[in-house]
Amino acid sequence: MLENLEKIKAQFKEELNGVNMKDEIERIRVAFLGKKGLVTEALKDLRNLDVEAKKVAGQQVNLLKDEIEKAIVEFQKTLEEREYQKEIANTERYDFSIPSDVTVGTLHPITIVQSQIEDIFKTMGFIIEDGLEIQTEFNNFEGVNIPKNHPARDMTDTYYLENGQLLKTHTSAAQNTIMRKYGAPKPGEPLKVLFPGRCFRNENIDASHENTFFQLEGMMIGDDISISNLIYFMKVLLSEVFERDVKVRLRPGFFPFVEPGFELDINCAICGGSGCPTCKHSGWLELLPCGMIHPNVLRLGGIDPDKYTGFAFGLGLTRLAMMKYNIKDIRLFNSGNLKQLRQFTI
Ligand code: FA5
Repeated sequence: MLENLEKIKAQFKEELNGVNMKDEIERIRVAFLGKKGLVTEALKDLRNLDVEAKKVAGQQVNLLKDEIEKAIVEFQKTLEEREYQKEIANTERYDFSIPSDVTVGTLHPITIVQSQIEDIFKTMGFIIEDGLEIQTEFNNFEGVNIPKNHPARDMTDTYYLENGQLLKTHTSAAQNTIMRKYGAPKPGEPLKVLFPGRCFRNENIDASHENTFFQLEGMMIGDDISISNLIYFMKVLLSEVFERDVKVRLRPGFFPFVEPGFELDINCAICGGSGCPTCKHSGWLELLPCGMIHPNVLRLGGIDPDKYTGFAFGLGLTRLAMMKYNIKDIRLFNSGNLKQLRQFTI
């Protein structure tokens, strides 16, 4: 009898060692302590023993029963702890008592000015389009009346990709695609589009020239669009952005894609017009070239220049942000200097 109890004990230990899941413990409990379990059967077998042997063996069987019950409870706890540890190891944990040094991000000054202008133009019925940064040579040059070998290409040298495409030098690169997308406007419903974007040029960098900068272009095409419309929209744009009177000058300007073309310069906000490195000591900063869209450009865009006219402007958005916020050096914008960049608010 006692030998049998030792065997049961050894078997129990072996089976318990092989258990990995809580559910398996119940099976073992039944196998040893259940109605027909090994320990229960051993208890029943006591009846066949004489009184003395029954006393000794009875004690041993009960001890074994207690031992197995305790071992099962303990093992169950161990398994539960193991499963809990596994679960928390796979979960993201937060300690809310640790002081946080995370600061809230702010909008980049260029983004602030861009959305402000977009809002102004949206209220005047303009659609916002998103021009590509990588463009075809056609869209950037031929499509806006700058054929191969035209001197204007030298002034806007850029970065070419191996597949012949290039990083666009101006937002005007989207003009052709936009004209083709919307087609000729219906009578009395001019096409009004605004398309901001990042531009790239192989540039001698200084206080007002970057190799990567933003422009914001606008275009209005219809059956009755004139220079007065152009001047009206430019005035609205500047007065809304600056919320104060700004001195501007309009002078003739040459761009192959407009005829006539103008340069709208702004009185340098940094020096008040007396001359400084930002305005190259001229007192003025080129900001808003514009003009009436050249008939060739309309034709290339699939719009009949005998029926339609239009204006376009190419605002130097980065420079506008400089003037609005009195930023002396354009290099701040791409500097990643958060201490300075996060000071700007809407
Ligand atoms: C153009 O890029 C024409 N596509 C603009 C245009 C559109 C004219 C539609 C007529 C009709 P321009 O090269 O002058 O023009 O650039 C326009 C503006 O972009 C400049 O007035 C200036 O404010 C800004 N700009 C040009 N080059 C740089 C540069 N390297 N860094 C910062 N801003 C620049």
